[in-house]
Amino acid sequence: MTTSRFFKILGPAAVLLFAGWIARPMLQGVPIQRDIAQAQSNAPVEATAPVEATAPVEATAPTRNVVAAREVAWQVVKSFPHDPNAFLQGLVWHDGGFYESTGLEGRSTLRRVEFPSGKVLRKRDLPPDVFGEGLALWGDKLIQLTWQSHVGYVWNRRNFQLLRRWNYPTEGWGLTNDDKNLILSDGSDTLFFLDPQTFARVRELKVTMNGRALPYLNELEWIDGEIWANVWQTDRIVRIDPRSGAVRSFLNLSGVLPTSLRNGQEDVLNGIAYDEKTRRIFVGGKLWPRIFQIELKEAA
Ligand SMILES: [Ca+2]
Repeated sequence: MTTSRFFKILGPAAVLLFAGWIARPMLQGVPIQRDIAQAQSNAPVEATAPVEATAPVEATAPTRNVVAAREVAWQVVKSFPHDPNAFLQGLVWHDGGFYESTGLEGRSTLRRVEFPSGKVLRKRDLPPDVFGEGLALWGDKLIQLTWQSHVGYVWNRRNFQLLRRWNYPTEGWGLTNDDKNLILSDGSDTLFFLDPQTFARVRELKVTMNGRALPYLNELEWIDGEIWANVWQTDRIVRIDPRSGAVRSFLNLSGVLPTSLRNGQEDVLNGIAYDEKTRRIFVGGKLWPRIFQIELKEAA
């Protein structure tokens, strides 16, 4: 082999070897750079994983289930006469008229009220030492609460005969029902679901608005799968999800009783009734001279 032939053969190999030697750090750098890239791409994952496991979870866990309650607009459709001496505590629609429970000691009653005249067709006085509160209809029985006497009354709705009394440990504020249970409020943020025959507690529901406990739940009405509740000392009616207890939306009814109809004796908004057949919603108040039919300005 001649020298020239030796270099002709080895030359390209040497060039390749030389090139390989030059490129070695770069080639070695590829996996290094890949590791760095992976490390960089992993970095945020590794950095956020414990963050997600700690602070953000604690920060978001309460808010994850929060339903922001939105205000729903309403308007008065009609209004109807109402006894201004009735301290309205429970309002129920049935068969073309209202049943009412009224409060104040010595003035508490159960009433059948004609619609739309507001004429009291039948009235039963409660004992003078009790304060009438929530009212619900279960079959042919009217079930009426008292405020602090821990006694409820079961009436025959047709003739107002007393069928029985029952006792409960809390105060009595509002009462309504779904298709299985009575639902009782006691002025706290808890609603109690009761067996309508035995009055045993079936379950409790904590009510929240924007993630916070909402106390002072008063008169109640079951309307199309929601629990509507007056909130004592406010002009608000809240609409409660009966599964979660969250207030989904609310109505601000300040101004529903116009100044021209006020004589200064009126107490707060209280009283909700629903005519399921015609989907009419009625609201009233304590010692208010009118009952108002309202409708929402948007679909439920
Ligand atoms: Ca009611």
